[in-house]
Amino acid sequence: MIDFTLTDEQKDLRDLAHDFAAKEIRPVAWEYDRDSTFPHDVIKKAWDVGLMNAHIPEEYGGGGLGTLDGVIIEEEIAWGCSGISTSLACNGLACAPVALGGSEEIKRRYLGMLTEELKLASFCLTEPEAGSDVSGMRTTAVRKGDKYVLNGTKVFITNGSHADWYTVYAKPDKDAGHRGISAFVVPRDAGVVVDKKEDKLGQRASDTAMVSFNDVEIPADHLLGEENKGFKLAMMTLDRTRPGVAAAATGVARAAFEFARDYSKERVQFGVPIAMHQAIQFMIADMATKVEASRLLTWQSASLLDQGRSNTLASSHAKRFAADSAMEVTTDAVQVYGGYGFIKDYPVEKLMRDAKIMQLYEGTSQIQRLVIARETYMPRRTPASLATAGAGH
Ligand code: COS
Repeated sequence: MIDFTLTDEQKDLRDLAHDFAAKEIRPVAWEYDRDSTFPHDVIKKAWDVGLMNAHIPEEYGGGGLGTLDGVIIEEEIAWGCSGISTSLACNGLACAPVALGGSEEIKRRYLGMLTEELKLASFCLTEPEAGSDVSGMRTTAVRKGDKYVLNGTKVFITNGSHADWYTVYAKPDKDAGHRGISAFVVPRDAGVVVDKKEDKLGQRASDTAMVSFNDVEIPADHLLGEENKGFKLAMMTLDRTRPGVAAAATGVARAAFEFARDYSKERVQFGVPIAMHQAIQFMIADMATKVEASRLLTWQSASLLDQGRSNTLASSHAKRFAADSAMEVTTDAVQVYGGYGFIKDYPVEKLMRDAKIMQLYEGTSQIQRLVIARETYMPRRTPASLATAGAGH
């Protein structure tokens, strides 16, 4: 049976997240965008009401929510501001490899750290010369006795300036291929250096930093999963978090659609509200369809994971479609506003700038198409037993 009727608990979660977005995020979102400051106060409030770390299992103090629950929350928060939603969701990305590969002691320590008090964690995969091509990374982790010594630089690290710990991918030597990558938990106080905060086009409330590891020593038990199995851990993590990005893209698109629909009822041209012109009606109709389709693909990709089934293909479908749709819908929202859409006094230009990153981070739209094409021609089987951990918020 196909049924996406939400349970009463899921409706309550959605209402809680929507209320939070309407009261605590929307009123300050344009200010954070303008100033590009980190939304500490909003993050603190979200942590207090339980809208952060909801994905962490209850035994480590988290909400123990499933992936579908997480994407329901994510859409609402991103409807408020996707820059702030990225800041809130980032712990989910950093935690997934720990939940999948960490020992009991590591999970207790690092997942527990995030639920005991407000702390942040970051996911360090991308490097200056290794973006889409993950296996080209050059950060090294060399085993020395009971320690690993890390050297290298990671870029575009969400919450990188504020994180208390990092999941870091590295190789025993720079030229090893994807089968030489291992994953580690690295506490900030081991000597992580924040080199630079990026000045971005959109999602300006989120922190994006360059971080370096210069002879950073960590205990050997901070290895996540098996040595040299880090590439798979990264891919499995992205399978779990791409539904969250798709949900955020749906939230941004929905916000743009609502602004454009409402504006079209007020703006009068040729003696009638522009909503009376079919040219505008059809744009609004296409926006509505894209939002609906994005949500359905997102929920499908999340619920497969909750059922313990592979969602690699579904999460690439969802992420690709929702991200591209968010770009189209927000661009059309600017079009509906006409010249005013281009002006910062009006809300939609921010949404158009925010949407762009959806087509870039956690795998570009081209990488999603590559995954879809590969899965279409040569489906790869992900063992169900590995498809367990939740993601997103
Ligand atoms: N789950 C588990 N294992 C996976 C997997 C998945 N979803 N996808 C691939 N693998 C495994 C493959 O089965 C293969 O295993 P073997 O070593 O046993 O052969 C291995 O990983 C390598 O896979 P593949 O040959 O497909 O690797 P590629 O180098 O061609 O890379 C892409 C695949 C391009 C899809 C990957 O590098 C990618 O997702 N890039 C984008 C990275 C990204 O999203 N960056 C954003 C940064 S995070 S904000």
